[in-house]
Amino acid sequence: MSSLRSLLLLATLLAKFKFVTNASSVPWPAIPSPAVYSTPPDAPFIEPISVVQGLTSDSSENLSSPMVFNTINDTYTLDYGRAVAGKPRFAITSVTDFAQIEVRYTESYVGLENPQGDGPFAFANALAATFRVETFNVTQIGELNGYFIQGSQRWQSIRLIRGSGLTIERAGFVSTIDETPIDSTAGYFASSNSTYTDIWNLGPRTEHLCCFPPGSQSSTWEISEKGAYIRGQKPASTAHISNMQNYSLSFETMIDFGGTGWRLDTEIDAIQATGPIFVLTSEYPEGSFANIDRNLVPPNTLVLGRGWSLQNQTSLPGFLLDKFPLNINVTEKEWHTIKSLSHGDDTYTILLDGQEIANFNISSYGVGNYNPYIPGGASKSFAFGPWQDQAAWIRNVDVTLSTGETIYSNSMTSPDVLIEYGVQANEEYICSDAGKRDRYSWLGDRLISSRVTMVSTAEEEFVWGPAEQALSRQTTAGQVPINTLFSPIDTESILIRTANVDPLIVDYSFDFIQVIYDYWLRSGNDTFIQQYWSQIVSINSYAISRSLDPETQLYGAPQGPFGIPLSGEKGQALGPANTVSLILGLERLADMADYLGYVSSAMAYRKQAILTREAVDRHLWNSTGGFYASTIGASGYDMMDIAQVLLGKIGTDERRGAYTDKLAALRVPAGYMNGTRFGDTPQVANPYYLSFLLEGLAKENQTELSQELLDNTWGPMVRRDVNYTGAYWEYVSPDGKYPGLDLFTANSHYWGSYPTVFLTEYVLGIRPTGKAYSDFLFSPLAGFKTEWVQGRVPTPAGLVFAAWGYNAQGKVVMEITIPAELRCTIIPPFEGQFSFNEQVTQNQSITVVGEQKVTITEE
Ligand SMILES: *[C@@H]1O[C@H](CO)[C@@H](O)[C@H](O)[C@H]1NC(C)=O
Ligand SMILES: *[C@@H]1O[C@H](CO)[C@@H](O)[C@H](O)[C@H]1NC(C)=O
Ligand SMILES: *[C@@H]1O[C@H](CO)[C@@H](O)[C@H](O)[C@H]1NC(C)=O
Ligand SMILES: *[C@@H]1O[C@H](CO)[C@@H](O)[C@H](O)[C@H]1NC(C)=O
Ligand SMILES: *[C@@H]1O[C@H](CO)[C@@H](O)[C@H](O)[C@H]1NC(C)=O
Ligand SMILES: *[C@@H]1O[C@H](CO)[C@@H](O)[C@H](O)[C@H]1NC(C)=O
Ligand SMILES: *[C@@H]1O[C@H](CO)[C@@H](O)[C@H](O)[C@H]1NC(C)=O
Ligand SMILES: *[C@@H]1O[C@H](CO)[C@@H](O)[C@H](O)[C@H]1NC(C)=O
Ligand SMILES: *[C@@H]1O[C@H](CO)[C@@H](O)[C@H](O)[C@H]1NC(C)=O
Ligand SMILES: *[C@@H]1O[C@H](CO)[C@@H](O)[C@H](O)[C@H]1NC(C)=O
Ligand SMILES: CC(=O)N[C@H]1CO[C@H](CO)[C@@H](O)[C@@H]1O
Repeated sequence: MSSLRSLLLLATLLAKFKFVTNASSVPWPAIPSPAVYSTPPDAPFIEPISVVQGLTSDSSENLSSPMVFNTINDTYTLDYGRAVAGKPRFAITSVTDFAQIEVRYTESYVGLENPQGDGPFAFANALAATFRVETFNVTQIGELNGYFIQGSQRWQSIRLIRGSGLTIERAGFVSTIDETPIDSTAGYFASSNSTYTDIWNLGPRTEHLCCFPPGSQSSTWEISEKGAYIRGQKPASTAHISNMQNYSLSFETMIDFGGTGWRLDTEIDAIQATGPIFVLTSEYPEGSFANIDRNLVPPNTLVLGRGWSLQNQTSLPGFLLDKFPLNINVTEKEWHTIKSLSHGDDTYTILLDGQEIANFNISSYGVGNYNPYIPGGASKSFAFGPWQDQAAWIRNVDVTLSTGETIYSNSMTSPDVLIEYGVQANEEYICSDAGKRDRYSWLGDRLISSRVTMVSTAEEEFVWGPAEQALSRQTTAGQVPINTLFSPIDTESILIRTANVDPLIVDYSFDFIQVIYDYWLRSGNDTFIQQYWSQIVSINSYAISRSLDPETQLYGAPQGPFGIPLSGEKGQALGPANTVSLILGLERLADMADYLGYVSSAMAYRKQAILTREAVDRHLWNSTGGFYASTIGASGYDMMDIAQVLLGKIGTDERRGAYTDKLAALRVPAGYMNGTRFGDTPQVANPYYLSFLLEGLAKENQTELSQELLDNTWGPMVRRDVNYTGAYWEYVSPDGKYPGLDLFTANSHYWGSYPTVFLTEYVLGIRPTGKAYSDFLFSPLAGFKTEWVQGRVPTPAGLVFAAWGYNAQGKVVMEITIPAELRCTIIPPFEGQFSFNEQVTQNQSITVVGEQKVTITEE
């Protein structure tokens, strides 16, 4: 580089960054300030980094010319380099007559080789595409826009399935997420070892792929005076009536193309899907999509299924039960009347335009009952949603009991329908776990991800926003939804929708109390806890009543509210894990109660926490074995139990030490594993649970174990191979090679994102001990192997800049710039003397009050 150019570059950098360190005296480069970025007025158009002819992950033949399609099956592969989200857009510059293209989407490259892409994701009807294959009819030149948001993908393929002479000049996504570049993020972290920089950077991008501002996630249905226009997607249900017995559902439907679809007696919002799926296909007139799977959905047929969908997607089982061929032509663009009778004894009769087309008993097929490892909700209703690449109108829906009484009647022409069926654009700040699939707003998973938001983007609205959403859906019993739809819901539906998703995981309520505490501690937002205090208290009362066993004082009430046993993922009384959630929830609640002046309540919460702590040590400690394990089940304990015991600082140092030693037996290349919490699903390393363990190990000053865990579980996510997404993954294969649970895995998933917090709070070592960082620590983990680390930490008083590293003499140097008013206790990661502002001291720690810059050097 010429010296003139480097001078210019330096000038630009100087203009861009405010230098806060003197680069010559310390072993790290200057710590930058956030770069200025203003959000563009229009959604950015995101284009691939490579376009290659054929189906391939090899980008060496990257095209710069347009995509030309002349022969059926001509295919192009588009690589966006990392996960992106938005509505697909194609710039068409030529087409002869009309053409059809099949477009696939996937996060891991391998999904492009699958006819279904990496879907379908019939997990939730969640303001995005259910299907990861979309077929487009190209009839004219100009812009062609997809209707659905595709929630997260790095790869896309485009295949010609009909026609010729098609030229696509450009393809990409109109982004539906925040595209703020990483150098403009408030928080920051870098290390001499770029692996750690890369891992930290997964946090802000994952937040943007999973957290959405109001109005950004568009409705999936359209309402007009013609009725509800519904494109192929997971059927969405009403909650205005539920659990009907011996009734008939009748409606009118006009197929626009392909077919129409509905469900009966299916769980509302819950992660379960047991009622029948119906897809009625059209006669497929000339011009229908050329890629229709005529084996799965033949023309003029009523297809019957059960489970999540007509197709399997890893651990979302789908069942194709039957096909009823019709001896009439099901015409498109004409109204038909469908009447479905649910006789209440598992038998169903379906009539089309008054003529019986099917009559069956669903249990006679012998499949598709409760998913073995997740209890379902108790409230069921009907739902509408056609199959892939179909679209239909629905109107004049009536539900009539066998007594003749009509109990539901809806013309489906009012805009309220969107809210009733939970498919309206979001009006609140919301966070899902995952970009592409797990698009429910989950409560407990945010125990990890909310703190990532606080230390990285500082976009606090993605912490208090989803919390307010959950609180606005609280029932009078105190229950908050464990997971909830993005869409606004009406008050008429709250009780059913909230209660129906609850049996799953009560301990998420205690985790939610911790989320609120963690937010309050970092933000100092007193308004929030004051405003919602009585609701927070009632969450606790409800969860305690549901889960505290008065005999043992442990978590483990035998039954849920519908008599459903509390079993399954994280709900099972395996070992101490859930009990520690309860203890920590109570203790955090007590801290907030004290702050607000509710002294006697605080005492009551603490008293219960102490009783339960004692009970864990008394009932669950096995002194022969040297571990904590459940007295209730036979399964013993797993890594989550160990993690929680460390986090809750349960028992003595000796007991925790012995328990930590048990990790060795659970070790796999991708971290630690235990199969017991996931029933019969394939073995995976779970970054969510391992996030708890990482924090637990950090709290115990287990530097070596925590660094190994960081490397083994999260290192694979920053390898630049075909599965890289620039975001945190949901699961890792036990061998640490790729995303863990096949195509089901979300490769942009916010639940296992703790390393961003770990790197800021334990490796850099900046963590709050007092509200709003009024008191905070600069206390890096001793012995963490790297040459230097540096970072910025957002606090309500401003940014903290900090760094530590080894100087030329191999001695640790630490430096921190403290905003005004804050008090920092510096605990160096070594023993012995150090110099502090030119003076040598023997102290273990020093406390300084801002605003100032402090440098410490090991003597
Ligand atoms: C592919 O080509 C485009 C246009 O020339 C270029 O901008 C892009 O960087 C290339 N991508 C790769 C991965 O080489
Ligand atoms: C296109 O590919 C499909 C699937 O591989 C194959 O069945 C079909 O015969 C091909 N069509 C043509 C015209 O090559
Ligand atoms: C950076 O850290 C990774 C993960 O621990 C390690 O594999 C790699 O060797 C380190 N690189 C350097 C240059 O130390
Ligand atoms: C595609 O467009 C052609 C030409 O307008 C039309 O005949 C055909 O019905 C359309 N197909 C679908 C599935 O919309
Ligand atoms: C899905 O998988 C289950 C269990 O392996 C199987 O019984 C079922 O037939 C599969 N469904 C489809 C549509 O292939
Ligand atoms: C269905 O349509 C086909 C042609 O599209 C026609 O030959 C047949 O007679 C029709 N069947 C009935 C029952 O209308
Ligand atoms: C505090 O929380 C409330 C929500 O209760 C929110 O409206 C407000 O913006 C928050 N304050 C700050 C400073 O973020
Ligand atoms: C304690 O653990 C040992 C295995 O180390 C086991 O044999 C014994 O049954 C356990 N005791 C109880 C009371 O569960
Ligand atoms: C971990 O180390 C810090 C700093 O030396 C110390 O304050 C803390 O008590 C230690 N924690 C444990 C569990 O040993
Ligand atoms: C990418 O992930 C898939 C599983 O989604 C796996 O089969 C494949 O081997 C992985 N590729 C690499 C290069 O790790
Ligand atoms: C300690 C413990 O419970 N370990 C179990 C974890 O899961 C594996 C795989 O299912 C079991 O083999 C272990 O016994």
